[in-house]
Amino acid sequence: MSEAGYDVERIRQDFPALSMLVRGKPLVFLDSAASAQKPRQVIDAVTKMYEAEYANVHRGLHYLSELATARYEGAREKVQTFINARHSHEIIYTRGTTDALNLVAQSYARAFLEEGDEIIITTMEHHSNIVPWQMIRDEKGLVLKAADVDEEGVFHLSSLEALITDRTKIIAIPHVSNVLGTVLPVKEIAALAHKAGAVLVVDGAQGVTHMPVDMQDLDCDFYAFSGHKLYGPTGIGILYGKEELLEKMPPVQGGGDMINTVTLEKSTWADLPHKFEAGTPPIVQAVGLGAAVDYVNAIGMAAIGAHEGDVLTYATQRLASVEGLRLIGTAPGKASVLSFVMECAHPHDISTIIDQAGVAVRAGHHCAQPLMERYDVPAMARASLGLYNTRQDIDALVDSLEKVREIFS
Ligand code: C6P
Repeated sequence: MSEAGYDVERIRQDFPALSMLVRGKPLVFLDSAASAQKPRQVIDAVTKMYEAEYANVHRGLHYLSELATARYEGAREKVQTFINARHSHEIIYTRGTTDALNLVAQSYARAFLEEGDEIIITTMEHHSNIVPWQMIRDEKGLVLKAADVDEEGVFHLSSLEALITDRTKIIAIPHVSNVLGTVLPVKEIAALAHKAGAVLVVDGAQGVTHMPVDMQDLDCDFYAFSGHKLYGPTGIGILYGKEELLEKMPPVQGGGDMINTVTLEKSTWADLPHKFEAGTPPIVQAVGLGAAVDYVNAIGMAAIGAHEGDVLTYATQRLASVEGLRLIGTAPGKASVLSFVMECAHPHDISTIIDQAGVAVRAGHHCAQPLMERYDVPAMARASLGLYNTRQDIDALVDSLEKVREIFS
């Protein structure tokens, strides 16, 4: 046990992948920000669904279809409770964070922004919170601006405030930067956005995985995240949106399940949330996400955050002892990612070499090219933590980085 009651060794036993050998060495998985490993409980829920509870949803009046529909809609209610949304119909199933952010751009921005209106993002964005806004900017003649972070990765509200004008209609920010780990003050930014008459879109891909989130408390207008980073399946994500906004937004995709009536002349839309869920949805993935929510709830998001915080503090100290290593992103209160460069080796070489010791980190631009430019590096290596990581994982990382130094010097 580490902190009071957090039995990380017990938790690790839930994850089959964590007992693998990789290149003859025990796997040290430090790449959960890219995608997290899955616990047995999620794998079993998915298998059970395929084996004994599977049919299409919302369509059949037979036993299996009713059961599958109950499981699918039940998972939506689990997500609603998990993020404390006011209504379950504020929870829209998407393919992931990227899909959710594109939905806001293609529906909300396309319908309600006019030429000359402004969207503000930050230099820390993942590409999925940049490119959808650029696409709609180019189409509609909008203006896209970015608020910067400082050298340490600290985000100052003043940098955002300075960009707000009476044309600001959307502010889109990450909850947590996938490169710097910086946690943004969502609640304060929501207040700023609303004061300016804008809506706040939060890319929560790296937020919801590390801390409790409460939509009613944060008061953001949209919050997007992916199931696969939250120990659930791929192919499923969530767009939370406030009811009054979702109600007035047009659908982006047409097809089955999103309609109320169809004639050859015209169609009318289904109520929320189905208006945004055209076609056969990712049924099993949604149920798997529900199981993942049950799983993290049973441990507790606050406990997960505290455990990861302990490992993060330890990792920050240990990495500081590696000669020639520069940690990028040291904002106070940051969450579970450690991006770094080494004088002696390119991040791709670092990742390839430490992989020989079974240590998995990500190397590259982390889908955040503007941030690489901001820090004037072509790429970074990144170790990212999940609820199952330990101080021993960090020791293995540091030992393998010492090998990198030996090889290159
Ligand atoms: N970041 C990483 O290694 P999707 O691919 O749609 O599930 O999530 C996209 C996304 C959006 N925002 C943030 C802050 C993210 O971190 C990610 C995914 C992974 O950092 C894969 S690129």
